[in-house]
Amino acid sequence: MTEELYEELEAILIQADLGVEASVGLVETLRQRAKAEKIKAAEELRWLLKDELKKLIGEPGVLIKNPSGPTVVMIVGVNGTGKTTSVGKLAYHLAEQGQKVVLGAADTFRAAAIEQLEIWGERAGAAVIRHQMGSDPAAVAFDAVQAGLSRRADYILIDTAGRLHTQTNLMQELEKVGRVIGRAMDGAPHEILLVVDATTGQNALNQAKLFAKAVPITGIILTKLDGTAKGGIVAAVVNTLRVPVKFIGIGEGVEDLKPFDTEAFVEAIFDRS
Ligand SMILES: Nc1nc2c(ncn2[C@@H]2O[C@H](COP(=O)(O)OP(=O)(O)O)[C@@H](O)[C@H]2O)c(=O)[nH]1
Ligand SMILES: [Mg+2]
Repeated sequence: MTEELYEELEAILIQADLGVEASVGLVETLRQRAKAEKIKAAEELRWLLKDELKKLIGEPGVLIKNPSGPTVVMIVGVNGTGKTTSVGKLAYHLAEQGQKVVLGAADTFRAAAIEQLEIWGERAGAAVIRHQMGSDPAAVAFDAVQAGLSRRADYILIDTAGRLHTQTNLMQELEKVGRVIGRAMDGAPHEILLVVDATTGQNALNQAKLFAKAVPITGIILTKLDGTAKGGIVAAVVNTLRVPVKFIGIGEGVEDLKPFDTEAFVEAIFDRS
């Protein structure tokens, strides 16, 4: 009876993309706690597991605010994970709170990426600093930070490319963008958010490690959580990179970026299973 429940719980975790190792590990911790605390009731065991999962995922993080000038936020991640959309939604969210936002179109790899960001800039009422397609992304980022400083912006959000001719090129480029932002403003970028697509599964961990080697990631945006009980891979990303999840994406609209809520995230994994 109890054994069946353990197996069922383990299956829920694996289904949620937590990874086999982490899922087995969590259920093992549960077994030990249940034994030590002499717990047998299914409801209590479920509660304990949720508790362990919450501990594993950790507390949500909040967006950093530079107290002495604009806050520069760089957004990185694999192509298609939702970087540009997240920049747009974040710009809207900040503008709603009365913050002045400047956007930097540092994904110069495709013309469509620049146009996409401009549409988001219009929606959010944020100026978009852009160069031509194919130009140096670091130069765009530099100009965006300078424009943000001279316009007294509260936030400067830098969109970046997720694909280049090779992975090495991309990582070198991101490293350079980060370095050049630091030259435009001391202490910047204050925040480097990694966008993780909740539907990617275990591959997201390898991607995260790769980006973390190029730039110091400070937080995670977990996108495409609408309509999936997955996203459990974020537990592995959080524990490997040692950074919190700050926001989630739950759709393609302006309002579809929300602060991360560990409790709600864990409940959803069990609700939808
Ligand atoms: N359902 C859903 N779609 C999203 C979300 N975030 C981004 N997308 C979609 O994913 C696709 C890729 O997004 P984009 O921002 O262009 O990704 P980028 O290549 O990382 O900049 C677009 O069609 C977006 O509308 C989300 O939270 N939920
Ligand atoms: Mg993009």
